[in-house]
Amino acid sequence: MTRRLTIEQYVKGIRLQDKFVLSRAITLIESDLTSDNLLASQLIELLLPHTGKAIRVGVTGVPGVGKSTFIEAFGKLITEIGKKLAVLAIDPTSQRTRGSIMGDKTRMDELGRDKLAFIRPSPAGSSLGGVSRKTRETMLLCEAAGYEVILIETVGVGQSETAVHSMVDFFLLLMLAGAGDELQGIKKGIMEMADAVAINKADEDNEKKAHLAKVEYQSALHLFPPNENHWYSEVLTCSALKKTGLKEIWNLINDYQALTKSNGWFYKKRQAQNKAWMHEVIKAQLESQFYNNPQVKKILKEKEYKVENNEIHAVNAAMELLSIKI
Ligand SMILES: Nc1nc2c(ncn2[C@@H]2O[C@H](COP(=O)(O)OP(=O)(O)OP(=O)(O)O)[C@@H](O)[C@H]2O)c(=O)[nH]1
Ligand SMILES: [Mg+2]
Repeated sequence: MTRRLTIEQYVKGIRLQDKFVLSRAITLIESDLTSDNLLASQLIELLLPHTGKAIRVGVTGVPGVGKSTFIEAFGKLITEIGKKLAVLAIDPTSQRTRGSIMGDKTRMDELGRDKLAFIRPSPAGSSLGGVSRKTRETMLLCEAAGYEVILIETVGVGQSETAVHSMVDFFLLLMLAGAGDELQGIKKGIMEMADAVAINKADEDNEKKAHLAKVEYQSALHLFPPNENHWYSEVLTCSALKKTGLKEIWNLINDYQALTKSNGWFYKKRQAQNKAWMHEVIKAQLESQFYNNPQVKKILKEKEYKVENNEIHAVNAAMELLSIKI
């Protein structure tokens, strides 16, 4: 087997919805080799006209809230209505904690065997910016391969949900009832980003508590200023384990899509996301060029030392370094 396919082979395979070629193209995107990056960018450019048709949904929530279980059950519901589904997982904590991605593999067993589904975890260990860049590109490849729904799982503990929010159409926050009332470490900002909140594990003894939490969160959400898109974030309850309340979430996503497509917000948001993405790449590129410049490398330590010891003003040191031609 050759290490890389030709660009034509990638394009053809993806357009023919070949999962094997799609996987290999994603591996190309995830590669850190400059030559691979070049090929990956050309590939995306060629496939761009075939992207953008999926509904992109982000799913976040604290570890253990049930994201993977939810995605497996919700995913089955989507494929049962005949839609092709791609699941991408961003987990910046997987290296440090208990390797949720390995766990996901076992928990998404059924979905993994589903012909209409494609599951791809993000590589562990990449920097956050890298993960989000690669996830975006992976999402575009999946769209070009005909996937109609993209679910992106991310752990709600840090910046990763902001990154995911910047690449999806609909952002779903999973929460638990009564697990330490003060929003379980979920920052207010994340709640504000959510287009819907689902109280998961609304089953057995927990059902009543979940309904109470729903009312509580609904009133908390009402304190936020109304959205520009005229969408009112909803709170629902569900059980990923018992597979209840899932259809309602799917219906809600469809309602959201219908509303925001009719008022134009859907397209405006995607335009803004693309523009922000470009600026993100520019900033990342400038920063990397700057810090990798041999002259900068040579004098950076010395400047740091002088700034630490108040020998030079931090701003002047920065300006001096920035005056080096990169
Ligand atoms: N009772 C009940 N348990 C659930 C439900 N959903 C998930 N669980 C359980 O909660 C535990 C954690 O579920 P996961 O799906 O792994 O949670 P996660 O949010 O993906 O966790 P991380 O990937 O580690 O962040 C598992 O033991 C699940 O079986 C639910 O709706 N009801
Ligand atoms: Mg998980």
